[in-house]
Amino acid sequence: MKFKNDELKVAANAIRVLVADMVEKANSGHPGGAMGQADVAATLWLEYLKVNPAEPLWEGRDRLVFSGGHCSPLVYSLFHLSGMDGLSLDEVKNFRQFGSRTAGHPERELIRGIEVTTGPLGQGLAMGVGLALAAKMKSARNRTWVLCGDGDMEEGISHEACSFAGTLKLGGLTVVYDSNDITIEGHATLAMKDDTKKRFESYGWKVFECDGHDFDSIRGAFDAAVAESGAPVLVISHTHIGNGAPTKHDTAGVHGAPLGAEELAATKKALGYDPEKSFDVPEEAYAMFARRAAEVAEDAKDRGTSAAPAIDAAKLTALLPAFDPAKAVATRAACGTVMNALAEGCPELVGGSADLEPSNKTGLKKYGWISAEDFSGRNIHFGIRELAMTSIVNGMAAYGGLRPFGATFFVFSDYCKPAIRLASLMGLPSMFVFSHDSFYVGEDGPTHEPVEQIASLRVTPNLDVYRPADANETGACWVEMLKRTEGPSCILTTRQNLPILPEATPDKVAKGGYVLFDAKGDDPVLFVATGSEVHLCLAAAKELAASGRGARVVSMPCVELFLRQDAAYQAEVLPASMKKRVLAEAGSFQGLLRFARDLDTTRFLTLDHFGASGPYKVLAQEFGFTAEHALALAKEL
Ligand SMILES: Cc1ncc(C[n+]2csc(CCOP(=O)(O)OP(=O)(O)O)c2C)c(N)n1
Ligand SMILES: [Mg+2]
Repeated sequence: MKFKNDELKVAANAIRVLVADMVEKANSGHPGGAMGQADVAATLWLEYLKVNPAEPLWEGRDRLVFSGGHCSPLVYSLFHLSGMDGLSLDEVKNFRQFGSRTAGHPERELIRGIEVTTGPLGQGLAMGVGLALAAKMKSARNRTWVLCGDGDMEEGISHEACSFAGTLKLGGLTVVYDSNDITIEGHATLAMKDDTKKRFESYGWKVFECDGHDFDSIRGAFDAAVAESGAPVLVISHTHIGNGAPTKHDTAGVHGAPLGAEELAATKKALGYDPEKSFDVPEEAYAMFARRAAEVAEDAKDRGTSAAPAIDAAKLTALLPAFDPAKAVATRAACGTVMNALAEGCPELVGGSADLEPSNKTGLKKYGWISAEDFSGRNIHFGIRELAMTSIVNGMAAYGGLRPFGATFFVFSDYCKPAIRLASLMGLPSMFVFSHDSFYVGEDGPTHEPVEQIASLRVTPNLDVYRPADANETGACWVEMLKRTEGPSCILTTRQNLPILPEATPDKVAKGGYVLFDAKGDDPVLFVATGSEVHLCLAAAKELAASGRGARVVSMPCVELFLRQDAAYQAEVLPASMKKRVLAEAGSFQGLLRFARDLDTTRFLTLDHFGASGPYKVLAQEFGFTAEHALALAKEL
C-alpha cells in the first residue's frame, strides 16, 4: 500500500502531536527522539511493516523492536492510531501513570505487540538480532525491524550483536538508525566520532542512508532494505530531534523534558493544530492506519498465532540418562550428556556458547552448527560476546517456538547480567548454562573463580538458579528448566568430578530442595547445601550420626523452586525446631542466608573472599572446604 506524501505527513504529525501531548500531560518522558522519528515510523508502519493490530501475535507478523525505549510515546502513538491490542486514547492520556499499560518504557508483558521490553540502550538492537536469527532458524519469512538511536550505537553490545549478525549474513533484519546526532549531554560527537557506515560495512552489513524527513528518500532506503536478503541492513536515517518544535528542535533539551506550554502551543500551530486542544487526533490519520490494518489482516487471515511449545515433562524425564553410581562425573559433563539426551525429545532446544563449548559441554552432537550458508543446525557459535549472546537468546525466546540457551563460565555471568535481568523482567524462558561454578576451577585463579555471582543472581526477581550436586540432579534440573515458561533459568555446573547421588530422583529435585540424608538423634544439626558442598555435608552428617547425634542434609539445587513449594513441605524439610544449621555453598554466605533460623546457631561453610590460583585440592584445604571442617562447624553448635 502506498500513500501520498501529504497523507503520510498527516499521520506523522498526528504522531508528533500525540507524543508532545503525552509527555506534557505526564510532565515526564522523552518527546525529542519520538517526534524526530515520526516520519520514518509513519512510513514504516503504513507502507512496509506487516502487523495485524486485531491479532497482535499473528505468527507471520514482522517483528518490530523499539530499541530506544525512552521513545515509548512513539510506540503508544502508533499502537493507538492502529488500534494495536485495543490501546485506547484514555490509556495514551495515562502515559507513565501507575497501573497503565503505557508505562515509562515499553514493556512486553503490558501490551501485546511489544515484542521485547526496552529501555536499557543497546539490548533492543541485540534482541532484534535474536528475533531475526530465530526467524531464520525456523525458516520463517517475516522481517525484523529495529528502530534505534545514537545511544544504541554507542553501547558496546551493538558491536557484539552486529558483528555476529554480519558474520551470519543475517538477512531479513533491518535496523533503522535515527541519526539525529543528539544525546542527553549534547552533540553525539562529544563521545562518538567513529564512522557508523564504515563500521557496519566492515561487519558485512548493507548500509543505506536517507533523509528521515523526506518520504521519498525513506522509501528509497526501505525498498533497498527489503530487496536485500543476503545481509542485514542498516538504514542511517538523518533526522532532527524534536522535529516540529519551532525553537527546541535540534537541541539536547528536547530529548527528555516536556516541551512546555508555550513551545507545545507553537508546535501545534506550526503543524496546523488547534493549540487550545489536547489529544486531538484527525480522523484522517485513524482512517489511514485502519486501511493499512485491513490490508495486512487480509494477508494474515489464514495463519495462526504462535503458541509456546508444550513441554511434556514425563516424556523428557523418561529420556534422562542413567548414571553409573560408582563413577564420579563433573556436572558440566553430565549436563552435556543430559542436554544431548533431551534434545531428542525437545526439538525446540537450540543454542550455543561464547566460544567455550569444549569447556561448557553444551554442544548438541547430533545436530549441525548454523552458518551464513545453512541455518538448519541447532548449535550456534556466539563468539566471545557474552552480553550480546544473552540478549540474542532473549530475542530468540521472545520470537516463540524455540527454547534457546547460551553458555559461558559462571564468573562471566557478570557480562550477561543486564540481559538476564531483562529476561527476568519480561518473563522469558531463556536458559543459561554456566560451568566452572566455583573456586574449584583451580589453576586459572581468582579472575575465573565465582564468589558473589550466585548470591547476585538469586536476588534477581523471577530468575531460577540451579546448582545441582551430581549428575542425577543435573538431569532433573534440566527438566525443570524446560518446564518453565514464565521466566529464565540458569544452571551452574562443576569443572571437577562429583560422586553420584542415587537418592537424587527427579520427583525430589522437582521440589527445589529435599531431604537427602536424615539420621534421628539428639540435638540435631541441619545441613543445607548446594552443588559440590552437598558431598562435604553428607560426609560430616554421617560422622555426626555415627556418634549418635541427629543430623540431616538438605540438598537445595534450586532455592527459588523450593520457595514456591507450599509452606507445609518447606517446614517438613526445614523444621523450625532445627535451629542448629550449617549452610554450605562455595560462594558468598548471602547465597543461602535466608535458611538461617538463628544466626547464633548458624555456621557458614562459604567463600567470602576472592579465590586464588592453585590446584583445587589445595584451595579446598586452604579455604576450609573439607568434610572435616564441615564436621567441626557442626560440632561448634
Ligand atoms: C544502558 C543505558 N544507559 C543509559 C541510559 C539513559 N539514557 C536514556 S536515553 C539516553 C540518550 C540516548 O540518546 P539517543 O539514543 O541519541 O536518543 P535521542 O536523544 O536521540 O532520543 C540515555 C543516556 C539508558 N536508558 N540505558
Ligand atoms: Mg540521538
